[in-house]
Amino acid sequence: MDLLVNIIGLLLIAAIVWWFWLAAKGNKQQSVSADEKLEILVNDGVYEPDRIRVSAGEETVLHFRREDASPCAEWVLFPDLEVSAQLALDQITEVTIPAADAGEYPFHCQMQMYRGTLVVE
Ligand SMILES: [Cu+2]
Repeated sequence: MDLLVNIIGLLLIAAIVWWFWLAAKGNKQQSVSADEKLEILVNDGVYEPDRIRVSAGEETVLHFRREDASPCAEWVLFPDLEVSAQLALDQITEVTIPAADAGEYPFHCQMQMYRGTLVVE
C-alpha cells in the first residue's frame, strides 16, 4: 500500500512539473496578440516581449511595466507613430497607440538601447 501511495505521489509530482514546464514554455513566446493584455516588461535592457502584435485600424493601449531604475529605460518612443511616454518606475504606464496601418513600427528608449517592434496586422 505504501508503495502505491509513493507511486501516486511521484506521478502527481511529475504532472505538476510537466504542467509548469508547459506553462513556462508558453510564456516564452516573443509576441502577444491583441486578445491578451498587452503588458511589456522593461528590464535588463530588453522589452519583454519585444514584438507586439496589434490589429490595424484600432487604437490600442499598451501597458509598460518598468522595473529598470536606470534613466535609459525612462522613455519609450514610437517615432513613426509620433508616440512617446515617460514610464514610471515599478508601475504600469498605459501608452495609447493610435489606429495605424498594417506594418512594423519599431519602438525604443531614448538612447535606442531598448528596442522592440510593434507589428500592426
Ligand atoms: Cu536607453
